[in-house]
Amino acid sequence: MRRAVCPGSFDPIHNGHLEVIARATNLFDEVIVAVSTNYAKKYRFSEKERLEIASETLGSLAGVSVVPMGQGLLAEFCREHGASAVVKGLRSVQDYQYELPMAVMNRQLTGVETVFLAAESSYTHLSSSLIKEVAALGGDITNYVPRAVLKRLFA
Ligand code: COD
Repeated sequence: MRRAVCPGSFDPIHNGHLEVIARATNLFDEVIVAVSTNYAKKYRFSEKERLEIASETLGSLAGVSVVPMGQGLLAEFCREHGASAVVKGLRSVQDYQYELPMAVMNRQLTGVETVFLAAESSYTHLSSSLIKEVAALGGDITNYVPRAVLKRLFA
């Protein structure tokens, strides 16, 4: 059984995340979407909402589960959940520079490997913070986020 973790704050989850998660299911038997929360940080969506949005959106995808990760170590979370890999999307060389030390550290901590998937070209500009800014200023974000996000942003 090959099991991987796709971690993130997902504040909110967007189509770039979803595309990477869907592709991870082609590589692994089980994919755990781990919703991370740093309790010192302010989020637009609460942990409960981020978990609900991810579950509503990914609920029908075979082999995918959505789990809270709290603010513990990702490497420990993977070990506790029997996952041999972390899957992350890479949008740019800046993402790579940011991610590489964490990938090495995570492997040294518990042996968990990190698999990087090249982000889909139509989503390389997407980030949760850009989406929140555009939405707050009245821009149209319907092409970038699932319905579960739109429902909560514009309820
Ligand atoms: N296309 C494809 N992939 C994307 C896109 C996009 N447009 N945008 C983001 N992604 C991917 C990236 O791989 C990113 O890592 C992931 O989606 C999640 O994105 P965010 O923005 O929701 O997540 P972050 O950056 O806030 O979350 C970071 C983690 C929670 C993964 C990280 O902080 C972490 O590992 N925390 C645990 C604490 C820990 O173990 N620290 C020590 C690390 S060595």
